Amino acid sequence: MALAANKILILGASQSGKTTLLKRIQYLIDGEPTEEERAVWADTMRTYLANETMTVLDFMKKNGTFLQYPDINKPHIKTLRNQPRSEIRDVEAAISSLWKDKNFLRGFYWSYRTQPANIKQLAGRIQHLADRGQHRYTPTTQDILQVFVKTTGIYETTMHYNSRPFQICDVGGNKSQRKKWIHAFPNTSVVIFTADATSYSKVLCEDENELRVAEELTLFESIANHRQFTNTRLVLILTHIDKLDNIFVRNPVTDCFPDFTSSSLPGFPGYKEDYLTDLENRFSSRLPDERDRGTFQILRADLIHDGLETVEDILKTLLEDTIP
Ligand SMILES: Nc1nc2c(ncn2[C@@H]2O[C@H](COP(=O)(O)OP(=O)(O)O)[C@@H](O)[C@H]2O)c(=O)[nH]1
Ligand SMILES: [Mg+2]
Repeated sequence: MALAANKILILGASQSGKTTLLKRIQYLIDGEPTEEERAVWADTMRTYLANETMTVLDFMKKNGTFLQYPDINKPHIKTLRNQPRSEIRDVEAAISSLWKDKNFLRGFYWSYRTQPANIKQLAGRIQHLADRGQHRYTPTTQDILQVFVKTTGIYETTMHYNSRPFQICDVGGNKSQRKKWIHAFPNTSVVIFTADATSYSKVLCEDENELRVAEELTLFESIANHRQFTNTRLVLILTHIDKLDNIFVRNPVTDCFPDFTSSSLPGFPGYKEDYLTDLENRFSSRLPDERDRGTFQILRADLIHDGLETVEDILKTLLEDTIP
């Protein structure tokens, strides 16, 4: 079975970037989404934003905070609640109006710790078009990459790079999904573990009392120590690198890792470098002593904005040694 020797398995906690990495590899190989696919993504993105906007409103309600303009926004909230029966134009107007409300934005920042990345950027895209009266919105590839769609089960596909076939496997990262992972383990040639570099500032959706980074480190340790992977190449990809500078300002690293030190201040390049090195050491320290360090590698990625060449370099790294 030639294919079985070329299997890339992507593991990692929920929202760490597994599916985004798969999408980027898919677009690199098969080309970017077609017009028809973009039209479907436009619907997915509107529904996603409508739901995330409602989540912020629910958070505000639970915490007893009010919108700056409750009367203006009342019909907009009704529109979002009636999704998907509401008119597209009304949904876009509702998103546009709510994301302009100062108190809504405060609620958004307060609820930040539980949210997926990029919601504000996507809301900004809809807002921009709605304010110009342009509907029939067509998402760009970057917009599509920024939408979070929860993966369930195991998704396995075969692709070709330079005419050579390889299998790539994406899994649902939620705690409840992980017992299914074992079915995807056999014949893996390289395990990718994606970890969100900003997760020190976030909590799990499944359990708001648990820091995402703690969960990612534990999960990484269990994968790195799994008996089926003792001789399997392991590549850790730290994602969401683009988000760090903004996050450092609002969320000091020492709140999560009191022993972290840097000679630079948050917002300066030295701080980011020190933080990433520190994080990499925290992951590496979870490797079993007996693992040959030559079979372990760490990459850093901004899966939304990195250029095609970078994605191709990542793919080549993953396929090294796995192509006969
Ligand atoms: N800004 C930014 N967003 C990312 C990056 N990687 C993933 N995301 C976003 O993070 C969210 C979760 O990513 P996804 O790939 O679905 O995570 P999965 O649950 O591990 O499959 C999505 O909204 C992605 O757009 C990254 O490097 N930078
Ligand atoms: Mg996924």
